[in-house]
Amino acid sequence: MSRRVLVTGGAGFIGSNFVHYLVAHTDDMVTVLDKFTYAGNEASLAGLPVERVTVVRGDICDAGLVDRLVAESDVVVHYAAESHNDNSLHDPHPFLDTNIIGSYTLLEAVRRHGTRYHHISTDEVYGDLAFDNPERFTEHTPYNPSSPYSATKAGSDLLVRAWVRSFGVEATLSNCSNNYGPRQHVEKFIPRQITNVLCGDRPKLYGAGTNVRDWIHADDHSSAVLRIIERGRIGETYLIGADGERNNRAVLEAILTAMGEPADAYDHVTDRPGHDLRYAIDSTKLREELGWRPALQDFDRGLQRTIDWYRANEAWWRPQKAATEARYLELGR
Ligand code: NAD
Ligand code: TDX
Repeated sequence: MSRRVLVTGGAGFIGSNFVHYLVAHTDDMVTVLDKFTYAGNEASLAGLPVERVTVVRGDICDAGLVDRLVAESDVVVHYAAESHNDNSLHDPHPFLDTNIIGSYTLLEAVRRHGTRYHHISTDEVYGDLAFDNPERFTEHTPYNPSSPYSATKAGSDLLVRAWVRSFGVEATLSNCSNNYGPRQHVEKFIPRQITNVLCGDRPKLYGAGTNVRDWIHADDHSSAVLRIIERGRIGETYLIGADGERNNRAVLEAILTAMGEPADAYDHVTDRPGHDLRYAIDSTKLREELGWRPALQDFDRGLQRTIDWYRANEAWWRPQKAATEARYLELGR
């Protein structure tokens, strides 16, 4: 059965991968609502069938536009966000506007129209884990965000829960770990280092590089979100992860080796203030309740395919590279 799905932030990294995934795996009709900030890219939606995918350029804070698009949809999947921690440390304001007010605007619209809503969030709402703490995050871990980015994501999650409880909005939430794959902006760790190597520049590791992230391929994130939309229980939160814990130094050395460079050909740069130590997801609930499994858990293979994608798609990333590195130069990273 074909649904009308509104995907906010569908021109960004994970949103565009979700749109490609929906087109390939369902009969759904998709409308993308995206402001095309520096992080949105029309090229990420190239090649999709025009009879199934409509792209609307607009702001999720625009209540009139959001109301009209929600009225025409059966399901809203909300990816749009300011998503980069380093930017949030420099200027938090857009994070408050988009992540809090934008989410609020969508919630009010789905409340008015009785529309099914899925909220995309991050494991960063839980703060971090100490290196010597063997625990992983679960749906019961208390919220304890560290950065303006993660604080605004935590705030929007809490709005969703309040709109479910107080107004009966039909919403589900998911909190996913670090994604990698094609079409990720070059400001983020893995694409920054791959494109540095492709440009003949040295990769940049924050601090000692011992911080741990729990990597998942963007397509596994998409399959989990689709499963939650189709079978998730209203009002519930599901953690999404693929048991992919690695420290940053190990990931960088794997990139360098896969690209034929010496594993130590990188620079240590000033650490990120408040840098979260370790993220780790326990996705037992999603696996046991909804029967979801990741399909792309071979990180080295996924990394090689991601490197190949950046090699083959220089026209996609090249226009963003100089401005991104200029911003990092200002931040001293
Ligand atoms: P991204 O920065 O690549 O893309 C964000 C998209 O949202 C862009 O296309 C941008 O133009 C759009 N956007 C920003 N402000 C908007 C506004 N006001 N109105 C409409 N569109 C707007 O981000 P991403 O990495 O793809 O993250 C997508 C979502 O997934 C976010 O909600 C993020 O918190 C969440 N998430 C990301 C990760 C990760 O590893 N990247 C992990 C877990 C959760
Ligand atoms: O040049 C770099 N060098 C470096 O060592 C960059 C850009 C990052 N890092 C480190 C910082 C982090 O420990 O790599 C790790 C990953 O950094 P990011 O790609 O900026 O991701 P992170 O801060 O972990 O947040 C990501 O995952 C959770 C996404 O950007 C968020 O949107 C998501 O919520």
